[in-house]
Amino acid sequence: MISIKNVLCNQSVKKHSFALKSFGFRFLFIFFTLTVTSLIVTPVHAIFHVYAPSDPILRTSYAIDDNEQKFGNIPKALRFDCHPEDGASQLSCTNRGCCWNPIDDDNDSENMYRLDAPFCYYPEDWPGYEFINSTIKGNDFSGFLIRKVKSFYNDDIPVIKMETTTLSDSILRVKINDPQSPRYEPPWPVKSNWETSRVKDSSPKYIFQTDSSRPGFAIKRAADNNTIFDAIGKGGFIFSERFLQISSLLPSHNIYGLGEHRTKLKLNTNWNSFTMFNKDQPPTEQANLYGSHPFYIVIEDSGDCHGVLFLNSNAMDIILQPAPAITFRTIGGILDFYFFMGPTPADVLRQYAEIVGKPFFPPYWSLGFHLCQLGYGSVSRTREVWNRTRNAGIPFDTQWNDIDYMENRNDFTYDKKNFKDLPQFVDEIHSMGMHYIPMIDAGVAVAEKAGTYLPYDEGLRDDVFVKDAETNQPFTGKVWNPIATVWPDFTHPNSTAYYFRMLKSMHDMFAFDGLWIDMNEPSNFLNGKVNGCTYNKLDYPQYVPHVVDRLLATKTLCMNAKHHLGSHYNLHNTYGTGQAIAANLAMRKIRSKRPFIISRSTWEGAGHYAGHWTGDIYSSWHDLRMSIPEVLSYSLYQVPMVGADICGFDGNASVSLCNRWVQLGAFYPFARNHNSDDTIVQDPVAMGDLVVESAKKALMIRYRFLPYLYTLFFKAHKFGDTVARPLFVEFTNDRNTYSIDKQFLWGRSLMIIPVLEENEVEVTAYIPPGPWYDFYSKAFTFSKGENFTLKAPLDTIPLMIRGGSILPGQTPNVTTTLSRKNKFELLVALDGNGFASGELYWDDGDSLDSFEKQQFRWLNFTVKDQKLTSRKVEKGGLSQDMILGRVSVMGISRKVHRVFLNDNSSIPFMYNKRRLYLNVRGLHVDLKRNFTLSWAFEE
Ligand code: MIG
Repeated sequence: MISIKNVLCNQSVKKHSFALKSFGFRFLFIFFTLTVTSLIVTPVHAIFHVYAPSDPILRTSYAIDDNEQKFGNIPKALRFDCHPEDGASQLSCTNRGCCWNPIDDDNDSENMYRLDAPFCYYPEDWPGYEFINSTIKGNDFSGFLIRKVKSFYNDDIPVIKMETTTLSDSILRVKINDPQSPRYEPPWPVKSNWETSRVKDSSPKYIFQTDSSRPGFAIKRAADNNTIFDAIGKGGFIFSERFLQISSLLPSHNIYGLGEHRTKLKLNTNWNSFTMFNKDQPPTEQANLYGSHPFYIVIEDSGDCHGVLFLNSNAMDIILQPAPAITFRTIGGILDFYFFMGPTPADVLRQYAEIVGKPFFPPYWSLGFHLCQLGYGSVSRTREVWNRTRNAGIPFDTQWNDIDYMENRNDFTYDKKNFKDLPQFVDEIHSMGMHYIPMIDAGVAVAEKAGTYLPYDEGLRDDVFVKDAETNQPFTGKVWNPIATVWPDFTHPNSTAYYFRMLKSMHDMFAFDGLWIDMNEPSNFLNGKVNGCTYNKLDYPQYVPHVVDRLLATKTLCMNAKHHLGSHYNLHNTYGTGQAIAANLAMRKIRSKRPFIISRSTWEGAGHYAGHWTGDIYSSWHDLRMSIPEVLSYSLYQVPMVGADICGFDGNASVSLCNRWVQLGAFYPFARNHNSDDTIVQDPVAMGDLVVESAKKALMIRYRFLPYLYTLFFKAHKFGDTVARPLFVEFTNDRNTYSIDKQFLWGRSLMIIPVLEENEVEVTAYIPPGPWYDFYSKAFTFSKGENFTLKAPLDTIPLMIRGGSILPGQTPNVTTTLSRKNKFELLVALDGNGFASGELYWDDGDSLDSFEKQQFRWLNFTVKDQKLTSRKVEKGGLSQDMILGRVSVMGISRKVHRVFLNDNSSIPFMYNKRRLYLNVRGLHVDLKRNFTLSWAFEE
């Protein structure tokens, strides 16, 4: 590096030359020449333009404190990186027309993501594009911009078009594309529905702004004029062939999302980079992981919330810096933004769900406990673990097998030796009212003898494999199969029929109930092909985002591999979702029941088809703790069916770790214990008595509340509401909740407070303002918004019920099939005014489209003036019985004298004065009819 000396930005700028290359747009050439010439003469004035509070769209509230070091005219926090490649020097920097100013940075070792504040940064108003015309039609803006000077990146697009689409009062799309030759856009999420059904003539909650002389745009919240996105003239706006970049100021530091990454729930804005490029990568900080969700939400200083989706599937870096500001830096596609105006977090997520699709509705059995390990190696071993788990009385619904059930680890087969009686075993599982899920890998075997392995032969015939750009033959790599592997191209029109046929033939052999799709980043044991990838523009683009190993093809396909809808370079991040879609459609057709797919790789909208597990985590306390923000982040992405491998995947779980993990895992929306093959066995029974006791206790509570959990999944499916819910979603006005990610909620009513440290038997938790009840003791707590220390004996996970709630439950049994036969219960937790409410959605739990076919009951419960009332939310005609057997009420401070059912008959009850607890058992109330249950005090 060059010596650390204060190089003034204006000195350096004189050195740079704006060489105009031919843009190939002859009709604009004269215009360009004139514009650029004038810029060459006076290029530096912008640099002296002091960071401008007078700018009409700038707010005064940026968090630049007075002590902030300033170099040149730009505060450190506002430096937008002009040299994201390694090896910046004064020369390489100033050649880009940027400011060079090395700084000694303070060390923040706490922050594992920390980038350095850039030495090389864009001057204020770095010359980029400028509007040549714009029009406004109705609510929508459309304008053309031309490039004024060449950027450092190859093949600037000389003319670009920016247009907005008012999708509703609360959803605005801003799209920037090349109008001459439209560029790649991801095929999913499917847009047809909302493009046509958009709301016209609305009164939007946003104001869209541009500045004719500078690129970018800004969005304000109409209600309070708060600027929520300000990308006008910020950083370096670039729109070139394989480098597109836009930076914006953010209105606060309260930002969430930008997964899949291992981070805390609330993201750190102190110079962090979030690289999105789906990768088979054991979760570690600072790495790109299995999924890509370029979506964030921000809670503004006012407490209002908005969300932004950057719908771009290319490899990208997203940078957060302390201004606070964000940079989107992608290497393909277009700039396509969706703004969701909220104003509550729940509103934002519902609006976002309108665009990416709402989550699939899971079958009821999938809400039970799942068990798996890589390398059982045989049916008898699988059966042994299955049996001992059931014999221990642990609630348990679904047995899984990993790749070892396959023949040669080839998809759509099973090992006829060690898994000879798999079909019978699956039947046996079914006869117990339980379910079975096998794994399917993305890649398909190539090297089996012709005619012996139809998945390859038919795939070849149907032309459904991703192709090698050099040979135009199927792209060949290597995964678990012998010798070599090819990959189905899920953008090919034949692929869904192909996948259906393959899965159907497998289902004809053994009747699996769901699918686990793995290695679908897609993962490859090679970096591309046997000899790597050829030197080509896609595999070696001018800029490579900060992917692990800095090589795009690392453990995946070559970027120039060809899909029906484009290059792997463009489609890579969507691959797993493509597989999930094909698998979902196939399963729907094969079983005529609700599909249940769990996918490792995800992309925007994946939750409409599949759930997700967090991959190859380690059996460590740190991984246990980090599983919570990961699960909560996926809730934001509309993938509510998510969980981490209980007790961890790699490495050996200790008894104390596994004990606490089964307790937390019992409250993951997707609750599965899974383990690698080279570690100690960690199913609950193998772990011994303590873990068995904890598993039973926690899972029995889960099973008791499954009707509540199911209702939450229904509301996720219908509205886009969260299931596992961050506290800030419920308590947005309480800033103390913004960074909480060691505890979380199920819906609005149940707070889960796991123990995350070894040897602890107490846990300190933040209890948001209001009345709360300890689930176990029924003890009442009125919190002013404080920390409380809760008892957490080794076999117990603290749980709090929020005052004002009614949770539907069912007497639990050891499978969901059996639990569903039991009577319902209502657990009422009164608030300070004696009020409570809740909901129950119910149907047969497995049929397709139960809601659409009106085969459901959807009930609302309220308590007011000592009376519980039920009401239908929407009419449905479920024929199955629904009997309420018990109502318990927490928080009745006066002695209950009598209890009445439907206002007439006085019925037996118990009232515990010390616990302020009313318990009415032995009921037999038909929930299909409206009913009331009331209590009276002694006069
Ligand atoms: O190369 O199928 O994340 O859950 O056990 C590893 C074997 C492939 C990765 C999955 C893991 C699974 C394993 N798979």
